[in-house]
Amino acid sequence: MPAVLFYSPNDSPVEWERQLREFIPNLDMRVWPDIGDPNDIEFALVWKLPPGNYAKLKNLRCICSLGQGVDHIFTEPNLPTHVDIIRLVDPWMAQAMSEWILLQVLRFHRQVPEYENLEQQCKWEVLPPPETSECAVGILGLGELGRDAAGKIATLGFNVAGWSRTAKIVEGVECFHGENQLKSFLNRTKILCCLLPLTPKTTGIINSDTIAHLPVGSYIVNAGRGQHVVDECLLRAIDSGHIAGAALDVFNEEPLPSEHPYWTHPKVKVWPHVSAQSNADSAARQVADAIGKVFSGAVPNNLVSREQQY
Ligand code: NDP
Ligand code: OXD
Repeated sequence: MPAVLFYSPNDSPVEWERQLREFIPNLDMRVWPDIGDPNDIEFALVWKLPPGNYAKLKNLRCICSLGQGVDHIFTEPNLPTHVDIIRLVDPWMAQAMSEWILLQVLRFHRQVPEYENLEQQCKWEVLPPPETSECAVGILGLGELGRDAAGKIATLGFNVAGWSRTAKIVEGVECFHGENQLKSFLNRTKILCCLLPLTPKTTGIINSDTIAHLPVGSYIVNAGRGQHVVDECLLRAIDSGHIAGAALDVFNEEPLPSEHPYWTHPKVKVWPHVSAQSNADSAARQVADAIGKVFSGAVPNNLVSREQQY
């Protein structure tokens, strides 16, 4: 049987091998860098494999991202052109992400920063109650994660819209698409949540121009990738009062350097890239299925478009 290469700084190879063997008992999994003969490898299960290594795997047929995002694969300068690229599409992760997005939306909507501030001053003060149906939540990206989050937030009675590349219909969600509709989408959004993939077209999408189209007092929530946000623009917009606060799970540099202003900014909440973690328990079945398909010459599920890079 051909071999599977495993590499991830975040995920346990022991746990993944154990879970994959439930479906493929004779799995030959090689953990980078101890991979033996590189010609044995036909399937790579990876998260941020150090650059320059895919080209050494002459018989590689498929690269599977150990996450839902694949930007770490497209940063490879010598990405072999003939291999399939696939990714996790895991409902467990969608549930986790929706919970995290909902947590941030509710935190801003229910004035948690304001009440925590009052509490710290031992002040008993009542703020005007927020009106859920008037709270306009906007989700950038209506894919596997964005659709789930948008639907769940809409169920609670929020006024939800989403923005995607191509036109979409999502129940209870006003759908915008394409660059031409981005401005209208931003204009109506009070809590902007980014669940886009990182591609050349989405890099830096949260910048001074796009922020300027959000109403004054809006919030920004980012669980896509740090590179979606131009940090200086966001900090400037918060300090000017245009943006009332931000909750960030992903950063241009991870781990976020200890001297970064986000850490200590009173209006920014920092999370260590944990909103939806990959989970061998829930995702091993689909990865095993993909390995089986690739080894038998069939096309695996969850193929990524090389053209779109997501
Ligand atoms: P999908 O590929 O399923 O969805 C991507 C969505 O973004 C689609 O709706 C797509 O539009 C839209 N999109 C892509 N490019 C553009 C563009 N140029 N303009 C407008 N819309 C665009 O991705 P997932 O939902 O599975 O995941 C999204 C991202 O979330 C991942 O790529 C990853 O970066 C991040 N993520 C973060 C995690 C974390 O823990 N922080 C965990 C998991 C993922 P269309 O529908 O028209 O194709
Ligand atoms: C992912 C992530 O893309 O965890 O899955 O960021």
